[in-house]
Amino acid sequence: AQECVVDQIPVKEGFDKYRFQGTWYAVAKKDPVGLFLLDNVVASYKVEDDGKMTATAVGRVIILNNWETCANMFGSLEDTSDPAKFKLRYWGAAAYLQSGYDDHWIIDTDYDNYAIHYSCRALDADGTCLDGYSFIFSRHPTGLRPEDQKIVTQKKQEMCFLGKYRRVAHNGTLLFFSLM
Ligand code: AZE
Repeated sequence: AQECVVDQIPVKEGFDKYRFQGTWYAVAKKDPVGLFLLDNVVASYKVEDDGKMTATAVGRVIILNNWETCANMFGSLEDTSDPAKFKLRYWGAAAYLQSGYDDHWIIDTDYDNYAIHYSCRALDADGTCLDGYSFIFSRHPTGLRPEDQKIVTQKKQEMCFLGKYRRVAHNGTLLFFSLM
């Protein structure tokens, strides 16, 4: 009965934000309702001198009338009582990009290869997630190692997002935008 209740979803125990720092390549994503990062999504995390975590993310988006662009996003992560659960305040480098305030949970990570991110934006009356998104991250631009895939599948199930992910392609699109 407790299955899929957001509050019951296990997160990484003793999450170490220092070890999480650096570059992560999105290899798969579960989309929320509405606009979202399409592909070529790369996130970078840092712990500032005051101990607060910040992050940047880039990705391809299509906004307005099918206008394709590179989303340059910034975020600051507020600590909560659980070290793996943050509140992410985010905004875009340009005003036409999205801004918001979302949950940012690390469900699991080994810090060196894979990470599983989860964010529920809206709860249903029964405590399950009505609208949420999730990224599967890899330290390697080439994707997940086979030994990590098993863990990721298990965790997708625990998040009740199994079968809802799409692969995130990395094809150099953003290199093109950065040269424009
Ligand atoms: C995340 C990694 C940590 C930093 C940030 C992230 C989220 C970014 C978005 C961006 C949406 C942009 C849109 C633009 C039109 C979790 C990837 C900031 C949710 C839809």
